[in-house]
Amino acid sequence: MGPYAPCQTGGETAVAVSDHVDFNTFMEGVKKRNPNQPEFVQAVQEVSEDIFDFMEDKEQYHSQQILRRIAEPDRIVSFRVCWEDDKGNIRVQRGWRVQNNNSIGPYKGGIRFHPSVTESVLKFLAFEQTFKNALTGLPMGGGKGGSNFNPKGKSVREIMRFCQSFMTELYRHIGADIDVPAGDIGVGGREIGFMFGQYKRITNEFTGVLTGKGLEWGGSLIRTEATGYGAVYFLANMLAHKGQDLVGKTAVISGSGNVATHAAEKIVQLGGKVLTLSDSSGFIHDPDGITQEKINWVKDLKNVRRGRIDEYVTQYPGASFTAGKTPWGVKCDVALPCATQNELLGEDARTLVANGCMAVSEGANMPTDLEGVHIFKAAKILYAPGKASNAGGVAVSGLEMSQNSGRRAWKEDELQQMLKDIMDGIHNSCLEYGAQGGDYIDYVKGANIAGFKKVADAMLAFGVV
Ligand code: NDP
Ligand code: 2IT
Repeated sequence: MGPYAPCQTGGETAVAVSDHVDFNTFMEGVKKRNPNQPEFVQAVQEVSEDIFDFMEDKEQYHSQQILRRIAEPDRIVSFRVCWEDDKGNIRVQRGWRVQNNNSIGPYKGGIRFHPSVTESVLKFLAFEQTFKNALTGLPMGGGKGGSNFNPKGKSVREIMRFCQSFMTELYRHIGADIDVPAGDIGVGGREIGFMFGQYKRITNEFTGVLTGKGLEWGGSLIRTEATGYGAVYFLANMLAHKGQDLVGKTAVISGSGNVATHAAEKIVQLGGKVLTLSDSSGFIHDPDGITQEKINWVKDLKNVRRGRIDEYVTQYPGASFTAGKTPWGVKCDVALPCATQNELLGEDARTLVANGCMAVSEGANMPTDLEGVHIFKAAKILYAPGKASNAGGVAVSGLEMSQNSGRRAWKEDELQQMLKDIMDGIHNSCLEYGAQGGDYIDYVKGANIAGFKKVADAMLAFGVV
């Protein structure tokens, strides 16, 4: 007997006893292994509710513990980010990169800078990203990173110093074929520029290690617009499947950042009327409709002047501002939550349904809480989960990666068409796995199963790794 023999005995039994757990036992295990991580547990539960049904008669997924493995990140890197503010104070923040799963391609997903960032938030985002990226049909695994750094009220030079310090640690964990971060809340073109500059300075390499880059230095046309536009293309696809379109429809949108303003823009282009936008201080309601000119004003307010959404009512006095509230009480035909997670709760879902809202397309990640998801499903309205409807952003990031490796740049109309094709493809995958009989499509189920199946089948090919 060799020295390792005792460890080998009992291995087979260990696999056999953990085989074929039911949904409740599985979720108890997830809760136990991830204490104080409610967002992560919520995301795993939302996916698992559908996957357990799907796996029922698929022995291999059970015996190979596929879902259990996807719900355990490949690795989490946590690090100190030290920087000096304009007054000379030393500030210390925490940074993370969660590399969830790279079975179908390099880890890929955004970086978020917001005081609410925790390991739980980044784990839920990296988990969701794994399925979302699979749905795009492009070869990208799932990851997410960020920091509890609050960019609000910081000078541009403070933000630059923070981004440089963040990248001084992150650079050793990423790479064009390893892990390719991008933007998310609090991280736009400016921050990607500071991080890319620092990466290039440290490694002396100009590669597609980040997406969302400026057009002059390796970025892709329509990346900035892609998430919001994609969420509206997906909404239009759901409506078209019911023989309807957006012309004359009223839309309630939350958020006023990248995703919200571009979703608003595309709604207007397709003939709809946008009634609301919001930020963390409250929402504005403009009964006359938020036109392209008004959207441009909001973009300037948020991106250049870094102001607050309540300033809208000074500029456009026909509108009203409601402090401390989300916009879901405003009667509408369609709703697009485009701000953050758990911003649309069960009672909001009930209000939307009671007010006749026929479709919800999530621009944000997990904006609807579990109770809200169940209410939308029970009401059988058209409801697209973020992993399907907001995938346009990461899809064009994938196209940016292709352009970077091919050392070329595609034209705008080519990219617009590719984005539309990808959103159509995701819609078709949802139809394939989410059709429920009658004419009801469960888009949550469709997206969860289609995303899971692709990653799971790759994992089966790799064996136990
Ligand atoms: P931005 O930073 O550009 O805008 C975020 C918006 O949401 C702001 O209006 C912000 O208000 C509001 N917001 C942020 N946190 C909160 C909060 N805790 N409570 C209320 N409002 C909040 O981010 P994005 O537009 O890029 O991202 C919005 C959502 O879309 C996120 O869920 C993100 O994960 C998701 N997403 C983004 C993609 C992208 O390509 N950018 C791709 C796919 C999904 P305030 O200014 O007051 O903070
Ligand atoms: O949530 C998301 O999909 C993003 N923030 C975009 C990720 C990316 O890599 O473009």
